[in-house]
Parts: sequence; C-alpha cells; structure tokens
Amino acid sequence: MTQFSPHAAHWGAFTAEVEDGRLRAARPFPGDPNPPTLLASMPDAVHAPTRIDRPHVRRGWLDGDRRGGTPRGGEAFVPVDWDTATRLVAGEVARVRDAHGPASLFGGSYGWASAGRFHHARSQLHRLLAAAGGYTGQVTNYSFAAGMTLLPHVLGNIATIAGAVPEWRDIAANARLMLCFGGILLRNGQITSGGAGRHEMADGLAQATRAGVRLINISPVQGDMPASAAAEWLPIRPGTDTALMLGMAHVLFSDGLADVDFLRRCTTGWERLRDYVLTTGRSPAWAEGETGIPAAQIAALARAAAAGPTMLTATWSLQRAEYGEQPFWMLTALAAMLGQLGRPGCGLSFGHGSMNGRGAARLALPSVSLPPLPNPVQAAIPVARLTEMLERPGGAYDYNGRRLEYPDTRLIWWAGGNPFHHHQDLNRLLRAWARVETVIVSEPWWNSLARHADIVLPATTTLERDDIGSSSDDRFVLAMKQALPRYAQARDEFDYMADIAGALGVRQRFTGQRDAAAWLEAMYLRWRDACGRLGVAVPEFATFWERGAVEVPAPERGTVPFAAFVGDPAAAPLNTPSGRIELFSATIAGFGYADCPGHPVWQAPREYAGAALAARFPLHLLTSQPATRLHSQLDQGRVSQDSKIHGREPIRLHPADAAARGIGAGEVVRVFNDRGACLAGVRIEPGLRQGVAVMSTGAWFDPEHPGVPGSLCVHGNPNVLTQDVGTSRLGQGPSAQSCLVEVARWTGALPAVTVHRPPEIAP
Ligand SMILES: Nc1nc2c(c(=O)[nH]1)N[C@H]1C(S)=C(S)[C@@H](COP(=O)(O)OP(=O)(O)OC[C@H]3O[C@@H](n4cnc5c(=O)[nH]c(N)nc54)[C@H](O)[C@@H]3O)O[C@H]1N2
Ligand SMILES: Nc1nc2c(c(=O)[nH]1)N[C@H]1C(S)=C(S)[C@@H](COP(=O)(O)OP(=O)(O)OC[C@H]3O[C@@H](n4cnc5c(=O)[nH]c(N)nc54)[C@H](O)[C@@H]3O)O[C@H]1N2
Ligand SMILES: [Mo]
Repeated sequence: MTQFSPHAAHWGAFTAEVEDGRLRAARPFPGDPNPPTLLASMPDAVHAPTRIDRPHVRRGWLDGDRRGGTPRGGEAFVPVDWDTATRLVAGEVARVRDAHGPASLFGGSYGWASAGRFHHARSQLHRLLAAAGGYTGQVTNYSFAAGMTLLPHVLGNIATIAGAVPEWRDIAANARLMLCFGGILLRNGQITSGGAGRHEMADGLAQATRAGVRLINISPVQGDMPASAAAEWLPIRPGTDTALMLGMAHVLFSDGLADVDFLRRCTTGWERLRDYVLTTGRSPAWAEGETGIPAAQIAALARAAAAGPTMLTATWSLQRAEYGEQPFWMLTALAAMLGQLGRPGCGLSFGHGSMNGRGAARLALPSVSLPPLPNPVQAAIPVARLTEMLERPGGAYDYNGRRLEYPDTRLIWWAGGNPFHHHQDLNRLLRAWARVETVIVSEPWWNSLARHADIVLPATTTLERDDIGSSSDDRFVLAMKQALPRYAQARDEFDYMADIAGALGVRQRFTGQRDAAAWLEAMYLRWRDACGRLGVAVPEFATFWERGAVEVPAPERGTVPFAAFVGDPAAAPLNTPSGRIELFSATIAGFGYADCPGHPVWQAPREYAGAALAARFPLHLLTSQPATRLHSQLDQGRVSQDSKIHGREPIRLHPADAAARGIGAGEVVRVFNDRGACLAGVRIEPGLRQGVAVMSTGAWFDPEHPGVPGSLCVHGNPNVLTQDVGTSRLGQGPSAQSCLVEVARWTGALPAVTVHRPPEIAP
C-alpha cells in the first residue's frame, strides 16, 4: 500500500511516498517553483547501511580507558541495550557535574540537525543539560560569526544578515547595478534552516535580470552566478575583497563622488576612514596588486556604483576567512559612501546569494520554536574555538572586548551537529579530542562523528516522528507527519532524553510535563498567538495539521531597511553608541585589537596568494557549500554519490594549474599542506581564477588509519586542510576560506572509501 505524508527538511517541504515501510520518493511540495534536487537523495539516506540500530559503546571506554587512551576513531564498538546506555550516560553526566562542575560538560553541540523544530536534537540536548545543572554552550555560528559579532557595533543589529533586506522585487524595480561579492549561488538557495515551502532565489535573480539590472559577479568562480543572469565576472583573488572595496572608496573620495551629506548625517567616523584610505594609498593601483583586478576596472566600478541606484551584497563566505570582519565592515562603509541606504531596492545586504529566503517577500513573523530552559552556567565559547578549548583548559582568550577563560572540559555530548564535518583542521581536532574523558554522540548514522564517540545513541530521522517545520525566512509552517516506523531500536531524542533526565532526577523539568504531541500543539499555539498580536490570523492547530501546511500571505509592499533612520537619524537612531552607522567605532578601537582596529582596514592574511607560504603551497583552496548535499548530510545519497570521481569528492582546478602539474580531468589527486592531506577527483573548470582550487565541504571524513591523526583522508574532506584560527579577537569566527594547498597526481593504488559502511562492531 502506498501512503503519502506531508513532510519537510532544511532543503524544503515535500511529500513522503511510502510503500511497505520504505520511503520510495520525496515528491516536490505543490506550489514550490524550484524544488530542490536534494530530494532524490532522501530514500538512500533514510535506509542507508550506516543507520545505527541500537546504542553502542567504544570497547576501550567500556574497559575503563578515559583520558590518555587511544585517540578515538580506531576501535570497535560494543552494542548495549537502552537501559545500559541510559544508566551509563546519566552516570557520566552526574559524575562529571559533581566532580568538576557543570562547565566541564561541553554541550554546545553546534549543528543544523534536522528541520523539525520540536525534535531538534541540539535544542532538546540543551534543555536536558540545563535541567540537569548546566553546561558549557557555544555562541555565534559557523555561517556568519565574524559578521554577527561586528555588525551590532556598526549598525546596531544583524538585520543586514538575518533580518529584512531589500527585496528582489524592489531591486528589480529600482536598482540599475548590483554588485554581488561571492555571487548569487542558486545551489545554496536550496536551503532554508527549518524548511521552506517555496524556493525563491532563482525567481528573485531572474526578476532582476529581466529588469535589466546590471549584475556583477565579484568572485574567484565564474559559476557563482548562473549563466542565465548574464552577469559580468570580476575574477578576484580570494581573501582580497576588502582591498577592492578600499580601492573603490579611494575613487569615491578623491573624485568627490562620496555622498558627504549622507556621511555627515548618518555616520560617525567617516573622516578617519577617508584619511586612512587617502593617506595610506589605498588606491585602485594598489588594490590591483592585491586583487588581481585592473585598476581601471576598479575605478570604473566605483563610478558606476556612485551613478547608481546601486545594491551591494556579499555572500557570508567572505567573512569565513582571516580578518573576516573587514569585508563586511568595508562593504557597509561603501554603502554609506554611496548614500543610497534607505531607498527601495538599494543599499546593502549580506547573503542574498547565500540562503533561500533572503530578499523574498515575507512578513516579519517569528518562527515556531521550542522554548529553551535557562542554562544555570554562564559559560559558552565562540563556536569555532572548539579545538582550542580542548587544548587549553583554563587558558585565557579574547572575544569581542572580553577576556574569557576556557573551561576544563571532561565530557562532550553532541546531538545534531558534526564537528568532524564542520570544524577546521580536523587532525588538530582529533588530537585535542583525545583529551576528554567521555564523548557521547546522538546520531542516526555511523558518520565521522559517531565513529569518534565513546557512547553512541541511535536517533530516529524526522520521517520516523511527527514535527513542525518552520523558518522566519519562509511563509509556510509545515506539518511533518511520521511516514516511517522507527528504525530498529532508534529512538526520538525527546523520549530517550526524558529517560536520562529521569535517571538524573529531572524528568518533569525536562519534559515540562508534556508529551511530544502536547508540545507540538503548544509550540504552534505560541506562534499563532504571536501572529495574532501582529494582526495575522492563522488557523487552529487541528486545521493546520489536517491541511499539512499554513501559508502566511506575502505583504503587498517590500520593507525598505534603514528608511526611517535615514529619514530622520535623530528621531529613529540605530542601536549603536552614536545612534549612527559607525565607520569608526570607539568601542572596537577601545578593545585594542591589532587584528580588528577601530575602522575597516586592509590586513594581509597569513594564507592567500600574496603570502610567503604561497611559495610552497601555491593554490588557494576554497571550501564551499556543496550543491549535492547539506553540509555532511545526504552524502550517502545518490545526488552526492553520483558526483564523486572514483568515489572521491571532486576538486575543481583551472586548466593551466592542472596542465602545469600534468593532471587530467577524471584523475585522482592528493591535496595537501602542512596540516593534512586528502584525495580528490579532478574536474577541470576554465571559469576559475587561475591559482584557485575549489572543493565542497561535507564528504565524510575517512582517514586511511582511523584514530591516527595526520592520516590521509581517502574520501576528500577538505577540513583536513583548512586553517583553525579565529577571524580576529573580535569575532573569533572560523577562517575556513583562508587556506593554501598543493596538489599532485595520485599514482599509488586507490585506498577504498569505507566510511559509508558501518564501523567494526564487536560480537
Ligand atoms: N571548510 C569549511 N567548513 C565549514 C564551512 C565552510 O564553508 N568551509 N561552513 C560551515 C558552516 S556555514 C556550517 S553551518 C557548518 C555545518 O556543520 P553541521 O551543522 O555540523 O553539519 P551537518 O552535516 O548539517 O550536521 C548535522 C548533523 O546532525 C545529524 N542529524 C540530523 N537529524 C538529526 C536528529 O534528528 N537527531 C540527531 N541526533 N542528529 C541528527 C546529521 O546526521 C548530521 O550529522 O559547517 C561549517 N564548516
Ligand atoms: N546546497 C547547499 N546549500 C547551502 C548549504 C549546503 O550545505 N548545501 N549550506 C547553507 C549554509 S549553513 C550556509 S551558512 C550558507 C553559506 O553561504 P555562503 O557563505 O554564501 O556559501 P559558500 O558556498 O561557502 O560561498 C559562496 C561563494 O563565495 C565564493 N568565495 C569564497 N571565498 C571568496 C572570497 O574571498 N571572495 C569572494 N568574492 N568570493 C569568495 C566561493 O566561490 C563560493 O562559491 O549556504 C547555505 N546553503
Ligand atoms: Mo552555515
């Protein structure tokens, strides 16, 4: 018998077609103009051989091995029953909490998990650990940590990243020029955190194209804009966007094109930035040397932008790099110099090309969410300082004006994220990972994280439970109805965590005395009330569940960010110390950080084409989001698997770079630097800047010798190569895009990729 259930994932809403307890297909959501290609991978993932069928414990850990034991990752796992797992986990949590204090429990657990907002693994884990006495958490995110720390100082909030931004329809109607730093990535537009009923990036971009907006793709990769956008391509050297923007600012100031009236009314500190640009010679000729873009072209770009109306946008990747605060600050400064903030379809955004829903028409409504429990411990690290935290217990570090101390981590519990996917310099992480006593991992799959755990708790996938999908970037709230029976002994996070909470004596506090069904209704009602207060009527819960989705209407007119402020800066000030856009921030200057001074500056990264290290590692490797997956999720699926070359993750090389090394398309190469090495399959791509190589993130980490730091990743996870340093002391974000490598043809026998089969299970 075939059944159809409405459901959702981060890549979008769909209908689950199920026959005899197996997912046959994920069918596109009716009304989605651009359904995601990733849907095709869902049956393979849900029924993958790597599903975890019951709780497991690493053999050495069961034998008493804690700190100083074998690095994790290389040992067999022993299956145990849920009663044993519950007792072991509760026992460890209580032991570490009582012996070392709750801050020694690391429960930051960063990651995307799945779309459902109730069975959201990380949110459930946070509730459990908060109920049990507290934990060390994580602040900011891998996506835009530098931007989200910087922009509140400069603009008073992060609305330019995550709030209302100029809408595509207004851009189409008003802008004549749109500069897209990092392009507009339709592949990234497949994703909305929490799920989406409509994928709108392609239509938005098409609207602008049809309206004749002149689109410029400023990126090392021509394909960062689809051919249909007919964009001009400025092949910039990675990591040098700030230099390009400074060169443009030089032209605006020296040619009298900067909107001084706007700068006086709406900004503070602009003269200091102007003096820096002019007296330190940040001219187009100088910028040409850094960016590789001819000075005349930089000057022409500045003049075209001043002629306007102009929209500026940059992808989030620009700030996942050393000094990643600078391009975001400087683009804000450039927007201020152009003086077009506050006009419809003009001004500034970050991420029009990074995620679905940015620039789509929508009301500013909250999303459905699970209320957190307050964490009794005031401890959290910036997400990307994970390895350093493990390396330096009690060590001091700087972050956004504060001097903080790393906790003494004894226990890690991760649910709904994968640091062996997302973190940089995985060999360094692997060494640091050996320093903790116990690692607990909740996962549906035997992925690279589960393999590096001591206690593995098998989670259900969303298709095995009821939930609600929702995002503030989408107009739909989506019923996610259970479509499959629970796999083997896998359990919902809420259920097994309630038992663990029970063993810790805090069941009621964790569950809030509700079961899952009551929670879904309560979460929906909370959202419905919030909508009601904003004058938006949405149906009862029963009607929503019955229909499978609620659509909130699109507003008739787009919001115009900064309009009120620009109209009267005194009456509608920004939430900054001066009430204005801070092109010089006394607050930031007061922190005294050489790596992030009081106004935007050019600082040469340690790793980019202009660095000394480029003599040994001449290729700049970009590690972009995958078109074929969401991060490491769905790597088992056919869309991802079909893209591999001899089973390896592709690396894209410029024809001249490949030829210079005697490398041909379809061959396997070793990609390496001083931090590590991986294999990859070669694709030749003329539309790259020469000297730039590109790999997507997310191929499951598959070390040739599991548990041995430094061994070759035979599959192609580029995070064995990337650099683990903070963007600066201000944001402490990840610097994944600042990475130099060399490649060489692989001539040996090809080691098998084994990570998509379960690890060794002890009898
Ligand atoms: N080099 C490099 N590295 C990067 C980036 C980059 O640009 N370059 N980008 C960074 C960015 S922006 C991000 S956001 C991160 C993403 O990093 P992550 O969010 O950690 O990546 P995911 O693969 O989405 O991990 C989610 C995990 O949750 C699991 N999961 C799914 N559903 C459930 C569930 O119901 N229960 C449980 N327990 N688990 C579940 C999945 O199997 C998966 O292992 O990566 C970062 N890493
Ligand atoms: N299909 C798919 N979509 C996704 C995701 C996914 O895993 N899969 N992940 C989602 C998540 S969590 C996030 S945070 C967003 C991330 O969104 P982004 O940060 O925008 O995504 P990236 O793909 O890392 O980078 C976009 C482009 O920036 C270019 N780029 C890199 N470095 C530079 C530089 O120095 N200068 C310039 N000018 N360009 C540069 C690269 O060529 C790359 O193609 O994507 C989201 N969308
Ligand atoms: Mo992200």
